[in-house]
Amino acid sequence: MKSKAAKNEAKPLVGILMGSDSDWPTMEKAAQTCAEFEVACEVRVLSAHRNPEETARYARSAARRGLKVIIAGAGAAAHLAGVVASHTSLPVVGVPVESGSLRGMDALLSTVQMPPGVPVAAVGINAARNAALLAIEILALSDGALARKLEAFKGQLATRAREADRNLAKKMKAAS
Ligand code: RP5
Repeated sequence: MKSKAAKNEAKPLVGILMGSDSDWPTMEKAAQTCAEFEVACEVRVLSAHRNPEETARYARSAARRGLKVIIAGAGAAAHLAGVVASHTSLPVVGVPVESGSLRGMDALLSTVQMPPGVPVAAVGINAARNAALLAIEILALSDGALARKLEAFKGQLATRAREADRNLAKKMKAAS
């Protein structure tokens, strides 16, 4: 059975934003993950600093347009996720993107240290796939078919971990 997210292909449920097109090599993993789970998404370059008015407009109209979760990735003084969260009550997942001399630590702290009342669910540096998985988990709360796909995915992770465990045990045995 197709999930609600898949049936609704024309209507994006997840907005994937980035502060610059230089963030795309990182953020494309979020788009790829949404595609893997057949979750419709839209991708935009919107900057908290370079075009703040458009960014605010996007965030304010997101729920009205049918989006359910917003993923926002930015590097350096990364204010994008926080600014978006200040203009919407949708869940916002922040991806700190590695860039410049501080190698993502600046973006991590800027993204995660939100004031009380305006949360951003920050994932690890460059962890755009995890951001998408979190968005999919949020959507799966009200989409049974998507929830089953997630269960199958988690099952595969467990299978791979068991295989790795068996393979390592074999190597250790062969080496002893
Ligand atoms: C941030 O500054 C962007 O999100 C990007 O990670 C970084 C550098 O941007 P560019 O100078 O490459 O456009 O706002």
